[in-house]
Amino acid sequence: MTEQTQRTGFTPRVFSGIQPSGGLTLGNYLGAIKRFVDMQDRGLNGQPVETVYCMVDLHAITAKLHDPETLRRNTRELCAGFIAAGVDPEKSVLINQSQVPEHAQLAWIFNCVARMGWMQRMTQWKDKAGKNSENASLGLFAYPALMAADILIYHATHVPVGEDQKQHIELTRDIAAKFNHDYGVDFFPITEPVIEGAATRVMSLRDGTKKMSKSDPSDASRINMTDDADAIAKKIRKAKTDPEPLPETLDGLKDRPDARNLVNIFAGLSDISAEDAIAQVAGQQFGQFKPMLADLAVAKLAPISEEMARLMQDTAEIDAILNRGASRAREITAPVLKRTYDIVGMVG
Ligand code: AQP
Repeated sequence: MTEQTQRTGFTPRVFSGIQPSGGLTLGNYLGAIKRFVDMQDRGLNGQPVETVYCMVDLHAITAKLHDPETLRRNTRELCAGFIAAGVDPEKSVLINQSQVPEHAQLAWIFNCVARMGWMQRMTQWKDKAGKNSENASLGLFAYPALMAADILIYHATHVPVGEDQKQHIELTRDIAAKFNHDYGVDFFPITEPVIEGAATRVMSLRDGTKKMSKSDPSDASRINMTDDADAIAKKIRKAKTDPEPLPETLDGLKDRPDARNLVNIFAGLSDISAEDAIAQVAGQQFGQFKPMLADLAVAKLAPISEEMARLMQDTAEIDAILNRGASRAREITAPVLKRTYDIVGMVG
């Protein structure tokens, strides 16, 4: 815990979310869900901690129009993915964002706290809006303020994320600090990102300089959590690499992003550091390393995808889990929103 969270005395609480904007990828699994499960089961710095995990469906509609049935299916499938990977709805609060209205209500307050200049500097906004920003939705621009609300409506002190989300957590801290300063309170915690492990940025299998992403047009660029064993093995076999054998140390991978990515994936799936991973595979040719990596990926991911498929046969049970999660969540969020409105000066 940092000085700041200690000073303000907030009880540690973990929050994180994933967009149901498509199928889950290996990047979401290694960068996020696997670490959600670790925090749920092992706590934070050895101490038990309350964990809240969220399907952020309101975020999923910011970038493009989704067919309503596809969005509903993606949300339920994401919930199945969380549970299949080890998030236990009895231990963690597991929710769908739109079912807990306080997220969007607090986001409005934060829209009035955040400054246009802050939002314009967000690299995800620049990447996703691209040259066509005049045509991007207002929701895409305001995405980080809603994300700040997702986190701060729980007074979450720690957020496990992949590296790509670091800037958004910094903005969350800025919004909390400005709110506290403007109203002369010490109400919102200054949240810390938790970016740990060998696979905080899993890259595309077709281009080691680009993040593996659900919305990449090339399916070969990613491993989907619903891919079967054959598809996983084929994608790893065809992953872009170079003709050199694997070096003795990570330094030797400095200018080899595709090879480095596969070593990071190997480390993430094996639960070891990238240093230990390279020590294990040093000197191997890709003809030897890739089949070994494919076997490991299938062994780790196939049970999750089978369990996801089983859970998806009973969507009523998934909906019941999300309804229970929303009720539990609102015990936390309703008082935080009420107090925020009091601070701001709303009557009621
Ligand atoms: N490639 C990745 N490596 C490590 N972590 C990743 N995350 C996503 N991709 C990787 C982490 O997963 C969490 C949820 O991300 P998200 O789905 O809400 O948004 P995203 O980062 O925009 O993911 P995608 O796959 O790229 O989605 P689309 O294509 O819809 O934009 C976050 O913690 C993220 O860091």
